[in-house]
Amino acid sequence: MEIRNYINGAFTPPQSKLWIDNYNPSNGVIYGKIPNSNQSDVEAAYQAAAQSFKTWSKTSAEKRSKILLKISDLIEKHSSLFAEAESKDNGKPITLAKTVDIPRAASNFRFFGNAITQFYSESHSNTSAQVINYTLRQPIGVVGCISPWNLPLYLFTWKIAPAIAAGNCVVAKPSEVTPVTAYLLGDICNKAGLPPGVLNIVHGLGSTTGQAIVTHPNIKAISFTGGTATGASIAKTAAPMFKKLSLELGGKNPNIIFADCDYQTMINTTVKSSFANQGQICLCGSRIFVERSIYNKFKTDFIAKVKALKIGLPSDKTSNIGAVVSKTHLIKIQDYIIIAKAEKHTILLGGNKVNVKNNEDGYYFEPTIIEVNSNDCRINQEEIFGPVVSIMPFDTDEEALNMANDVKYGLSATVWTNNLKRSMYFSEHLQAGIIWINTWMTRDLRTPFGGVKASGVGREGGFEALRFFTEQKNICIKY
Ligand code: TXE
Repeated sequence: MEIRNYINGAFTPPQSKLWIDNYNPSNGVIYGKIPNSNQSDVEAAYQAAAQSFKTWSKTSAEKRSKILLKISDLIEKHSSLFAEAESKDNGKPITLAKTVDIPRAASNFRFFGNAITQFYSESHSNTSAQVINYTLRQPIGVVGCISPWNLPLYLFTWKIAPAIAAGNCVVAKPSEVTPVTAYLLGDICNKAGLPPGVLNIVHGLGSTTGQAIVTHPNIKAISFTGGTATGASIAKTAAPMFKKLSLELGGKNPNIIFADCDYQTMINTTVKSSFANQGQICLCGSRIFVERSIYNKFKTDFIAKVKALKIGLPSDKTSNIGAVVSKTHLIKIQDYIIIAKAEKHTILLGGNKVNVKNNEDGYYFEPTIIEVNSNDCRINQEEIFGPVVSIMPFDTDEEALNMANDVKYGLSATVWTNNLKRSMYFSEHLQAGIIWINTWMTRDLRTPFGGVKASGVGREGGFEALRFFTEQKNICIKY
């Protein structure tokens, strides 16, 4: 499969003439090639976007909305094609792609298609001074959207939909590791009547294509989701250029379990929050803290439930765990097992690569539970981003809270308790952008999404995203 850039509504090979291999994680075989676009490709995408901005920014919100809703409908109509492509490209189980990734990509367009018709700005009147102030929210211009490989179309569209809904034109880059569904999206946009140049998709490495987007002098805002180190490097480049920045970065989220919780719901959800998408979700609860009185019971039950998960081909409907995304990522996960042993933790389950029959070169890894001897260790402090969780007991609320907060990240946190006072206390004091009480990954697209500390800057979702993708201008009239 040869992937091409999508510029001005057409599919074009890269001017760079450079290509990158695309691997199938389920068997390690190269099955396609994608452009490694250079500055000229990004410039072409920018020019198309800048030209389209002249009309798109003046198109009514109702008309923009209609096109976004149409894109949403078409993603739904072709959901099997998208789900199969996503599962093959990323290694995630087909059932997950069908039930989570692709429906959410369609929802992103539907949500922001509707939201833009309800978006508003402020006005302040001062009758005694005979002055009225009102605020315009104008589209920024050409914006850059850069997304990662873990939830490819889901996160790509989470940025693009609000950007174009708000009247911007976009130069977007999906992860070079998972380019296929973004490529398929171009065709859907054409069918939905999105004017050429409103969305431009350039493929390539972060260090070349991504960097060319970030350094482009006229791309005025960057919305990025990915690793914390990459986010820091983007900020370093973009800040002196005074670009607007939204950074959704890594997480090392605590999952705090009290003895007074609904045990069955907790344990079933904890299996998911630990290993969904092979643990490659920035919201996964990778540090599990359990109240000591139920620690041994939890340990036994959790191991039994995780043991029952089926690791297998992503295309097999019965697989719970597919392949991790790349060989590099598999090696990174394996390295953390070596670190866990060196730090003298106890590996309770897993820790090894899995050979799936006839697919021995695929990137499969056992769901792994590590009993750590402290929160102050690399296993608990660094983002592994794979099917690896740690567990450890705690005795008091204070101890659990301190350990939960004692990490550089602050994306999300989950607390399991039926004690209202305790849940309120933890909600107030946990250092994270998103707190789940007695649930995990329950999302309402109207809510602000994002993290604190090394998990990022800014919020996406709901009107927050539309605010990010618009520039405020205050007008003061004396009458
Ligand atoms: O992310 P990168 P990677 C974390 C996770 C993972 C690590 C690395 O810990 O192991 O990040 O993953 C583009 N200028 N998360 O390597 O490199 C890149 O091409 C501009 C957490 O995939 O951050 C891709 O499109 N762009 C995360 C995107 O940035 C650059 C999800 C993300 O790549 C660039 C994924 C540059 N200099 C990984 N360098 C989450 N929080 O959801 C790279 N890119």
